[in-house]
Amino acid sequence: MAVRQRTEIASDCLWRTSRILCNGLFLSGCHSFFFVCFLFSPAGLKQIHALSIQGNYELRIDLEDFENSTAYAHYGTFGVGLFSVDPDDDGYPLTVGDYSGNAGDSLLKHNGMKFTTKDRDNDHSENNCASFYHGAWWYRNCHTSNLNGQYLRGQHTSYADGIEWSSWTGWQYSLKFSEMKIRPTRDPDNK
Ligand SMILES: [Ca+2]
Repeated sequence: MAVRQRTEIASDCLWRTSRILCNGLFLSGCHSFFFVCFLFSPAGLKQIHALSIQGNYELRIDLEDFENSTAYAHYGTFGVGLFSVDPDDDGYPLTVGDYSGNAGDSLLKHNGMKFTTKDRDNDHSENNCASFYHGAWWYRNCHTSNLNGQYLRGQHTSYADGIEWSSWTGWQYSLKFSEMKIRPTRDPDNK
């Protein structure tokens, strides 16, 4: 069973509140790629943490612009709070690595960062990156990607506050579609 949730929905529910569980679904033991809208709430992050410490997980991000061009980024390593004694208190730091794809690696600089929301500032900026860029993300100071940003429909004059993946479309192009999916990494001895 696969669960998919599109950026339009994820971004909207996230922006309204970072504390709601977007779709209430959590599929323990699911071995298909599935997207995690609910990742971007504390309850969702807690669940993703619980999942990602069970084994090795990989992440795939699919993107589409308004000219119907698509790109993807794949990370062979993914987890949140993998090394945290108390992941909630620790801010669910992101672990990503082993990039491949054609969208460019716009998560590299977010590796190791904690999740910041408007009401929980864990970033390295003197401001709150989530408030400043209208999203919620593993902000550093602040971002090279902002997939929970505003749905601004392509080119926009404001800076970096849309659904951005900078290595593909820069900081002033809000993507039509984005999707994040995780699944357990296949056992290399059991292909
Ligand atoms: Ca800050």
